[in-house]
Amino acid sequence: MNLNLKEKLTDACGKDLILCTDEELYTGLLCLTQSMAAGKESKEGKKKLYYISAEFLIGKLLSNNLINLGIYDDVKEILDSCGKSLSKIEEVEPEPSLGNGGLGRLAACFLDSIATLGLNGDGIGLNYHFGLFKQVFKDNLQQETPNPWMENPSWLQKTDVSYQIPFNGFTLTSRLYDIQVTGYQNRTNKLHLFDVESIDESLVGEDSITFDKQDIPRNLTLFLYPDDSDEAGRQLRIYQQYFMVSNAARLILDECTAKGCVLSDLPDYAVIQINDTHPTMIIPELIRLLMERGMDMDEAIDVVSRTCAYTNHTILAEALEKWPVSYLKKCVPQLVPIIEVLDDKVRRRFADESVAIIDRNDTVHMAHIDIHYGFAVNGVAALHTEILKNNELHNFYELYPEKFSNKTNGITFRRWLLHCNPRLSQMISSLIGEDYKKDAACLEKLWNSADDEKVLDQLMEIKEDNKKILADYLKDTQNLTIDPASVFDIQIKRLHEYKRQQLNALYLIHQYLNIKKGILPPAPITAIFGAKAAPAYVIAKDIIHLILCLQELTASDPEVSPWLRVVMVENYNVTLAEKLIPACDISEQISLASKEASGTGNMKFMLNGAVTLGTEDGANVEIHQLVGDENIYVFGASSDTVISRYADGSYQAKAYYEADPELKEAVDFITGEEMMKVGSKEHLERLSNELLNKDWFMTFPDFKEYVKVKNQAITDWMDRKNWAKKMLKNISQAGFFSSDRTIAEYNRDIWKLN
Ligand code: 26V
Repeated sequence: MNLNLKEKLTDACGKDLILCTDEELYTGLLCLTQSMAAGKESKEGKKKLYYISAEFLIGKLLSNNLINLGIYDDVKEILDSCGKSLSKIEEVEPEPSLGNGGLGRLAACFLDSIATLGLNGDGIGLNYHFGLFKQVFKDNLQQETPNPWMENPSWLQKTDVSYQIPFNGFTLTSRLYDIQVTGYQNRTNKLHLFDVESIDESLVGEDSITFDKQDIPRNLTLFLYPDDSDEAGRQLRIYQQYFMVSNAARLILDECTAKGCVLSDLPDYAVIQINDTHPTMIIPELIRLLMERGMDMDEAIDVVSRTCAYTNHTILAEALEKWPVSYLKKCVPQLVPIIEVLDDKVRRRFADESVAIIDRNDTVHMAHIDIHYGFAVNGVAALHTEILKNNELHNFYELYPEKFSNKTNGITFRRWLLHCNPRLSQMISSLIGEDYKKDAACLEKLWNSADDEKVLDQLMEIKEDNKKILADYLKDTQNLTIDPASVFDIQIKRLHEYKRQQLNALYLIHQYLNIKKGILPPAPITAIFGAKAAPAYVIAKDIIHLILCLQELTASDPEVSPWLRVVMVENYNVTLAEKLIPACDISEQISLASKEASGTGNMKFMLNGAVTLGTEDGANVEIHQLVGDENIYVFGASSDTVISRYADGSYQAKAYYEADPELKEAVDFITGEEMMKVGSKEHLERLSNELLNKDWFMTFPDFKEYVKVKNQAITDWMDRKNWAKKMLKNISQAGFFSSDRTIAEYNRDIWKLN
């Protein structure tokens, strides 16, 4: 045992470990970790990356930090010897919910890889006191409550950095808090989270996420993306974004000048990665601050354009940010003349109206600012980047082909393998050694064991154990009953129509009806969902209602429940993902082709030995190429077909409904007698009408093939040895999706840090 470490931990806890509660041990470990991480802060190089993002979905930090500092096993042994359990101590830590989903989680994986690769780079964002809402289910409906996550002590460290941020008619004082980001066996970087000194948590009640949206000084950092269904909510988003980027710009200029940078040399000292358009206002704000410091405008524009790079994370029109000039004039008038000049310069160079910054309706297209006034634009998976170049951003690609590149997303293997699936990672280590933890491509060596029965057996055993652990956990924490002997089919991601949880639900209704007719599935099925819907997204909430009603129906029907269980976990978050993913057999990645920019859950599942059931969308395309036809289940219309269906407006949901009796039966069930017994007429009818009259994300055309391919996957799962081989193939090919690879590519092509 590491006695030195035990002594340090005892010191940090202030008493004998045996006498400590789990809360005291958590606090002691937090303090110990922080002091060890501080020792790894490296001297800064000349050029530094600033990764600016409105979201960093970091998840719990304790175990991850212990792993990255290389003391996880020692700490576990010390605690075991005192009769304490590290996993119980983990439960004490609250999970910060500083992100919506993929975009925020990607930012967190990137911070881990930046530190692990020893790169000089920090994250900058906002410190939302209540994060995203906490989801609770009542009467088969989602309700939203606040998620207070900041405690004392916490991972946040107060700094003495503070700025005066000007708005229209008032000024806010900011305060910077830092979270240390420890790389795996490497340096410590920082996540800088800005807060407003005048914040007032008492604006928020205990059970509701409503608050006074007008009171900016007291509300600015209460929530992540407050409801943008009304004008006040949308303007609060502008205040948040400006507050974030103005602080970021000041910090960057201060750090660079402290290193001796002359402002005209800024691009030699700083590179700013703009994570989607939420931080786009940093471009006009930096120009403004450089001018305040005496630079002329043309030079300021040139300097900023050589410093900023932009990542696009979606092609969904409704998600591409556009702000009315009138809102900007009201909230941040100082930026308006600068944005007007930026627009004017574009208009002088290009006649094409579609690339203008301010359109004819006086609306500012944020992505257009990034593309004209940044030096790099990237998509997040091969297919996504091609769609950007050929369709969504085609006119920009014609102007600046050299700016565009692809950077396929990745995930950190430290959290998504070593931490969440310790038995699998031990098995891998025993087969191929430890190198894969830092050099993920090594995983390919696993395939040498493809015909080793013992290895395949062990792989299946680990999966079975993980399924049992999940079943126990869901029973204890959410009172959900699932059978570990059934096939676990999992769809966990934000609730959005384009991700098509409703298609999965239609399949489950079809299965339910078959079981009632005596036609049984190839194996008992447990369908697991996890998803939050945006509070104002009506149809998404109706889909959650549908799934929760199916949960009630399948659980309460003794004819059905031995064969089919539908469950939706409450308050899906990073912590739950870490438990669900290692237990998954079939990974549902069924977005409408062309709509999911990349997906990163798909990569996490693959790495943990689940087999993908998916459309040719986002990074699924690359997964398919890597594992081959035998080791993935692909279905559905291609992105080309989808894009042309949208272009010619030819899609008619009703025609598919009339032509396919099985589909018709499943859709009719939504508003049928059984559902009305457990659900609400209003929600179910609205959803059914939406599908029949619109089905904007084209679930009906893909239904038949989805049913067929999914049944095939479940049948194949019964053939255990063959399935284990598919699992092994997936794991052995997952190395490409390490975020270490992604970050190395960003650095090679965009950041060029020394
Ligand atoms: C935002 C919004 C906001 C308004 C309502 C509809 C809507 C729909 C989608 C979005 C997504 C915003 C950007 C985003 O989160 N993109 C995700 O980024 C991940 C990391 O690159 C990627 O894996 C996901 O495919 C992509 O959806």
